[in-house]
Amino acid sequence: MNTNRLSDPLAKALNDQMTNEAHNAQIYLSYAAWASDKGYEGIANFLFRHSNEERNHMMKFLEYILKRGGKVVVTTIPEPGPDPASVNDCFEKVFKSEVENTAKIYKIVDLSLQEKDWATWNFIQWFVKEQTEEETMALDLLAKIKKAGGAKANADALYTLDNDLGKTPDDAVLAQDTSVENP
Ligand code: OFO
Repeated sequence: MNTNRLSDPLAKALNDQMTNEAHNAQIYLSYAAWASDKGYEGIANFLFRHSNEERNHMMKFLEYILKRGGKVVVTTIPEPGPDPASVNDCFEKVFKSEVENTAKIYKIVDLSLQEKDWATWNFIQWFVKEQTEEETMALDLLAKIKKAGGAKANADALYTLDNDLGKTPDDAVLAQDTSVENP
């Protein structure tokens, strides 16, 4: 009896995305190690926490494939790429990588819609919201570094930014969670 509820193209797309999330975790991990090495412990703490979030995303894909009777294919994770050149560069790279990940998630939305696989469509909506949050988080990082002077940020401004990020919560506030009382 065939208990697999995923089409081959969707199973492949979900497995590929599972690996993408593991790759994203490695990217944040490498940036965190870079920041720590440069003495930015607050930034490193934020990035280490975020690396964990990406691994959680990986697990969500893995569990979903299993629960739909599909085959999980654990494969090589690509290298994270070169270290950032500066804090400004690091935050710009974070934003770029999140936007690229959003595009990958949207492709799965598209495929599930084409196939009328409503279970996968429903599952992937969690990630649509999550990517809005991640892009907001990355935009917040860019706003902070811009205030600190962008590529020309001096040591004092970076010190303040570093302290701030160590205490910054993991989740960004979304537009749909705001109100007149709490803009
Ligand atoms: Fe997995 O959310 Fe960022 O990339």
